[in-house]
Amino acid sequence: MSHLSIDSLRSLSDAHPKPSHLRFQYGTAGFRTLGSTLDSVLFRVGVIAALRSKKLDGLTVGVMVTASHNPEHDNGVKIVDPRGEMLEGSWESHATTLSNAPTTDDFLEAVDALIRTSKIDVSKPARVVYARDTRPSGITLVAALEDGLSALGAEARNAGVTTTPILHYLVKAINTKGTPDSYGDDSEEGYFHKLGTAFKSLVGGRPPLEPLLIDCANGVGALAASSLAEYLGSSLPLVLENTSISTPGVLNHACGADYVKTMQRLPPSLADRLKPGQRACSLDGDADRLMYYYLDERGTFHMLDGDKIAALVAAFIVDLVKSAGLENDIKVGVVQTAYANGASTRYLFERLPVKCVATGVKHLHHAAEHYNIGVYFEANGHGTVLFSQSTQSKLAQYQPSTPAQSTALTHLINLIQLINQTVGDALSDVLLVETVLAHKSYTGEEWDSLYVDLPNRLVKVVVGDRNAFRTENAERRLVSPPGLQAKIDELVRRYDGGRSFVRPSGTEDVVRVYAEAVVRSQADGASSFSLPAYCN
Ligand code: G16
Repeated sequence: MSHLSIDSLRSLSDAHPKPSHLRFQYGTAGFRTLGSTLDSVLFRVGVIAALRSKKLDGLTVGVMVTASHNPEHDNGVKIVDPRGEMLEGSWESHATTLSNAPTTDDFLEAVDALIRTSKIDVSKPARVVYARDTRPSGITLVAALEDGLSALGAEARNAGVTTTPILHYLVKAINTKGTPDSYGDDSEEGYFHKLGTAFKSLVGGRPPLEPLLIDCANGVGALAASSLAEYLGSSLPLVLENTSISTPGVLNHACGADYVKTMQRLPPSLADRLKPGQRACSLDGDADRLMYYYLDERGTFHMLDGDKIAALVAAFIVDLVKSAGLENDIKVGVVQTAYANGASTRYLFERLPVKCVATGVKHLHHAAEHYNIGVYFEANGHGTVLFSQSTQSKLAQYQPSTPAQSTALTHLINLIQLINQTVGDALSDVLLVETVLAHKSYTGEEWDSLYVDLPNRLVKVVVGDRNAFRTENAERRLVSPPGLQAKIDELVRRYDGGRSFVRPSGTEDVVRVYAEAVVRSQADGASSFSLPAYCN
């Protein structure tokens, strides 16, 4: 550790002691728990992010301070790799190890071990860009992070209060700046300009779109959506609701994408705002998830979740590829998780290759990279579309032979600009959905009728130790606790078209129970079984 100032690392570490009674885990989307307990974790994440950057020869690494859809008192932090993607798996374990070192001495020893085993040249520069969402605890947590960064002498850039997807965008834009692969200007303005310009080209010349109502979950999405609205102008009028970012206690409360998905109902605050037939959507607390919905003529609520978005978008892209005359050269595939509604899987499977992977954007993202164009969405509204590098080059060089081919090609090239390919991005996804609806002249109802969802329920169950729950087969079966899977199988057999699975959450201290069946009451029944006493 000769190039590091051990004294400064030691004294700063002493200022951020680890609470002795807590164990932290880098889970599905980084560390996530009560905001008031995370001070030492943030300091150590600062150190880890700087080491990660040194390991990668000074490429810029991102750090996002957010707990996304969780309640306001929670907070969290995740590290973003230089291409704007989730942190590499082996470093997740390093992060867990370093965050749990009981004392400063143990922490210094763990840092030393990481430097040696990962062969990190500490004389290399470290560059980190970081941001936070609107949670009140974010302010002091960012200060702890900054201590960690300065302990390693990292070049730190504060991107302020912004959405998770914008932070991912910035990381990629910074690292590709001035190269042929430039992702865009490395600023928020660059992001809005890139998305706004692509959207206007894609919908140009079509009838004006009706205003879209956006529930911003009282989170940072309200700020970003309001900037986006300015860039879009009349190309897509946005009506922003639930924009109270400084009222205590309202973030994600009875609103937002997770509320809509879990409760399968309209946020009560929108009850007198949404007119039958009008399109509306909800973002989550850091604007990386999106749920669409509408009320029919009778005022009945209909949800258009991540599965419906995947179906809409995948079909559109397949049509464009065909119209461009490229169906033999570019293969489109879809990635889902076990939470995907069985009806959506059937719909997609009849048209495209479909793969099921474990929950967590990183799993979906990696699987989607295997297709020329990979569409991935979790049912909870988290997702995006990836165009492989070779597909992007193919599209750039392709010579269309008819005007129709040329138009389809231009649309595909604009989609590459419109879609935030680093991670699921609610605002970019809004523009994607609106593009498809405009091109197809679909109302919400017509989109909804692509297929009929199987009735389903998703419930959270608090257990003594969620780590006792271990799964296999893309989380569709439990291997532990012993005997529980057999009980689930026995229950599922009683229901027509029944399917159910149980898995530990990586972002909340609960296990999630999912059930679907052909009949509503049966899906409800299958999800309400009680866990055996030994699980509690
Ligand atoms: C995060 C992940 C998602 C995942 C979700 C829930 O989303 O990025 O991939 O689906 O957590 O995960 P779990 O069921 O393990 O709690 P977000 O929007 O909370 O960052």
